[in-house]
Amino acid sequence: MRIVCLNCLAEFKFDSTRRSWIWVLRQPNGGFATRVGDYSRRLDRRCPNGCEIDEEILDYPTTVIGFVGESASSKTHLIVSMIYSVMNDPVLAREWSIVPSRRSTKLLAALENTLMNRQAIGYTQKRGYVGAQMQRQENGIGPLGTPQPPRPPQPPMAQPQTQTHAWSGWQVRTPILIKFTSLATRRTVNLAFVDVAGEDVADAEIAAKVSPHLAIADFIWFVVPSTLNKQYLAMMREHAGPANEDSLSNPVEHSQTVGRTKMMIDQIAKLWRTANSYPLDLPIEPPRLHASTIIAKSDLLSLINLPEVGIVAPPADWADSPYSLNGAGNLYQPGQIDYRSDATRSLVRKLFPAVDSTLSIHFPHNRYFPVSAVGCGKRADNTYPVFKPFAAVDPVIHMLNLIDHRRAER
Ligand SMILES: Nc1nc2c(ncn2[C@@H]2O[C@H](COP(=O)(O)OP(=O)(O)OP(=O)(O)O)[C@@H](O)[C@H]2O)c(=O)[nH]1
Ligand SMILES: [Mg+2]
Ligand SMILES: [Zn+2]
Repeated sequence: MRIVCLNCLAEFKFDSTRRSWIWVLRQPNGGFATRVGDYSRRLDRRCPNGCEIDEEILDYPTTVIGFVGESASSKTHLIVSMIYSVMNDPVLAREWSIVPSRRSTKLLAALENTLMNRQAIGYTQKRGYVGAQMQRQENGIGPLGTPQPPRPPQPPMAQPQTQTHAWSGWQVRTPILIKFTSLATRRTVNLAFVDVAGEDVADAEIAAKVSPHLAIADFIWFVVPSTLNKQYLAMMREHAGPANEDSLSNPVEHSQTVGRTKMMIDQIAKLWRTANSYPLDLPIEPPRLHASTIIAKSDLLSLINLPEVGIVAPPADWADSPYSLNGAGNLYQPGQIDYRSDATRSLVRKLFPAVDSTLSIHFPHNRYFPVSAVGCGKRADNTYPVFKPFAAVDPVIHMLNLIDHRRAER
C-alpha cells in the first residue's frame, strides 16, 4: 500500500516482512529511487522526513479530499458539519463504523462543540512562513484557525533531517482524518479532509505551494456560496427574517464574487494540470480526480422565488421547526442525489451561469451538492439561533460510493 505523508508529501511503503520503510524518491526526469529506512520510525509515527503522521494512514488506504473556496464561503463550517452529520447519521450507522483518527479526535471535538454550542468558528488563518528551524514545531496557529497549545520539545531524530520538502518552513496544516469501516466487508478507508484557506488560493506564492497537495487529492470540492450573485443577495436581504437578517447584512460574509470564483476554478485546474503533467487542453476527469461543487449556505436560497429552490434548499421555516420531524435533508440514494444535483445546476445557471460554464470546461463530470452547514446564518453576536445542518451527509455518501466503485474495478 502506497502511503503519502499529508504534510511533506513523502511517498513511502511499509514492508512488514523486512520491518522497514521503503521510501520512494521521485526524480525530476520521471524516474524514481528508493531508500530503505528502519522500523523505529513506525513507532515514532513519523514519516521519513520526520513529520508527525496519523498512525491510521499506515494501516489503511487514505482518500484525500480538498475543499477549495473563497474566504468566508463556509469551508470550515462545512467540514465540521459534514463530519458531525455522518458520525451521527442513523442511516449511515447501519453500514459504517465511523471514527476519527487518534490525532484528530481532540481538534474535531473542539470544533464540533463550538457548533453544538451555536457559536461561529473563526476564519482560517492564511498559512504563514515560520522559517526553516521552526517548521516541525507545529505550535502557534493550528489547522482550521484554532489556536493549539505548544507541544513539548520532540526527541532528536535518528538521522539528521536535511531533506527540504514542499512545505519546508511553512506552518503545518493538519487534515482531519476519519476512519470509515464497512460493517459488511470489514474494509477500512481513511478520509482526510483538507481545508485550503481562501487566502491560500488567492496568494500566488502559496497557491503554487498548495498545488502538490492538490495533485494528490482524490476529490476536490469547490465551495461556492449561494449569495454569489449580488443582485439576488439584495433580494435575499429584502425578504430576510429574524433568522438570517444579521448574517445577510454582514459585509465580510458575502464578499465573494463571480469573477474571483471563476479565476479560482481556472487557477486550481491549471495548478492541478501542472502538478500532474496533465495536458492543458484535456478536461480533468475521474478516476484521476473527482471534482464536485457544494453550493453552500443553502438556507439562504429559500429567500428567492425560483422553482428549483423547493428541491434544492431547506424550507423557509427550517431553523424553527423541530429536528426530529423533518430529518436532516439527506437523500441517500444515488438517483435522488443526481436529481437534486441537476436541479441545482439549473439553479446555478440562473444565479451565476459563468461559474457553471467555467466548471464544465475543466471538470465535465462536476456535480452539485447544495448544503447548509449550520441551517441558518449567524447573528451579530457570532452565535447561531440553531445548529441544524441540511443535506451535509449526501456529499460523503457520494464519495463512499465512488471509493467503493474504484475498489470494485481493481
Ligand atoms: N447562512 C449560513 N451562513 C453560514 C453557513 N456556514 C457558514 N456560514 C457563515 O459563513 C462564514 C464563513 O464560514 P467559514 O466556515 O469560516 O468559511 P471559510 O470558507 O472556512 O473561510 P476562510 O477560513 O476564510 O477560508 C461564517 O462566519 C458563517 O457564519 C450556513 O450554512 N448558512
Ligand atoms: Mg476556514
Ligand atoms: Zn512528512
